[in-house]
Amino acid sequence: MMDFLKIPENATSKSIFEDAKKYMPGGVNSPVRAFKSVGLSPVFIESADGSKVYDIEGREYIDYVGSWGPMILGHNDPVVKQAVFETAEKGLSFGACNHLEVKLAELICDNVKHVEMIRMVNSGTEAVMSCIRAARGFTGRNKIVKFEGCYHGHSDALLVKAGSGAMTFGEPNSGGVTKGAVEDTLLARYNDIESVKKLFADNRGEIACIIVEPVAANMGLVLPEKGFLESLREVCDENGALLIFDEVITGFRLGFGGAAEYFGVTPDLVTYGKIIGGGMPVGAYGGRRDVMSLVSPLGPVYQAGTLSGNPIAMAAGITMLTQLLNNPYIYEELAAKCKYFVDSLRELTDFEVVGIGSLACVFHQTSSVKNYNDALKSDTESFSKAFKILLENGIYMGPSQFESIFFSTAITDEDITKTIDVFKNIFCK
Ligand code: HOZ
Repeated sequence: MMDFLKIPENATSKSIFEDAKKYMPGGVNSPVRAFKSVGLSPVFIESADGSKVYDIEGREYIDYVGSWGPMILGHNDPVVKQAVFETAEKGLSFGACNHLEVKLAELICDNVKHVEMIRMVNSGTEAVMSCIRAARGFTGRNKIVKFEGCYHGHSDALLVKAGSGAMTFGEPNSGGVTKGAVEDTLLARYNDIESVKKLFADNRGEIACIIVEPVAANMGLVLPEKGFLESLREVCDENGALLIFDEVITGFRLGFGGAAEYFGVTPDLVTYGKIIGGGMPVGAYGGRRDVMSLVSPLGPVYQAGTLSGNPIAMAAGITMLTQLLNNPYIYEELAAKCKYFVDSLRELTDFEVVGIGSLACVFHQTSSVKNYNDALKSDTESFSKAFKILLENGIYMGPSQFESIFFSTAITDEDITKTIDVFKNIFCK
């Protein structure tokens, strides 16, 4: 092994974090993972395999984060790994066309009905930012509707009442974002179609698109109420606006066709994230051919990137998605595991336990959660205490009340039973 790869002797997560803080803001490259909101110092992960992650001190954890979604087949999937190794042998990045990007695009367009054309980018943030540009270019309109508590990455226009880390740290509107950057962002309440209709009535002919997480998975986990997504579709159609589903979390997770297929509602455009790169840094946006045909160099909507369509990331994505496509029973298996977890927890606690497909959340409150304001009523102190006990018992979940729990096929019934036993202790205290 190359020397620099070795863990420094006697290093602990705490000692490395102290170093990290000297060189990186908050010691991290993404805020939630600093564990700040749960009052702890983060664990540094050294390796992962199957359902487990291992920290640099050799502790094992059952992993319910799964790199925030993409590790749906568990860590170190042998097929994905082999594809990465074989592709890396041929070079790491070309900044030029390669046949793997065409294969991945074809795989998605041939199997997801509402994606006629797709553009690969490098992250969900990039996908959303570019997708909104395409929607604005197509409609010739400036305004966009987003929902309080939905998180669409960290581009300026979307950091308004944003979920995920922004919500976790009480900074839903980010510093450094100018008034000008957000003046065209209109806010609606999740699951409240009247709030959407009012925005359209007040801004007639000016709204380019609605962007929504069809299942809101960045304010905890909030499910769309019956008819909500259908109504968004109708409002868009009536007003000549486009409907964008942000499927960075739900895409290829609720089913191969994501939430759109799960709920039977067709968006005009869709954004994807890390799962289409098998965990490598990839994102994509796609949808209607007439809209995507405006993207450069075919049309005037500019968007570019040297790393876009990176061959290694494409190879990982192809092998990941091919496995999901060829083994549709995977989704049933995942849903069954998640249901077992959710049902068991509901027997243990009056807290609101939410689940759909392979996503779950335990809101530390007893009321049902339909939107951002409801989610904010959760007892984050209670969450932090539970998080600490889970971690001490070898269970790794997102370190924030406002993130979701992710299941992978690698998580065994035994893993879940162990997890439930720990929850039993937490709720009986
Ligand atoms: N805010 C991200 C989850 N919704 C966390 C990203 C990370 O820390 O890797």
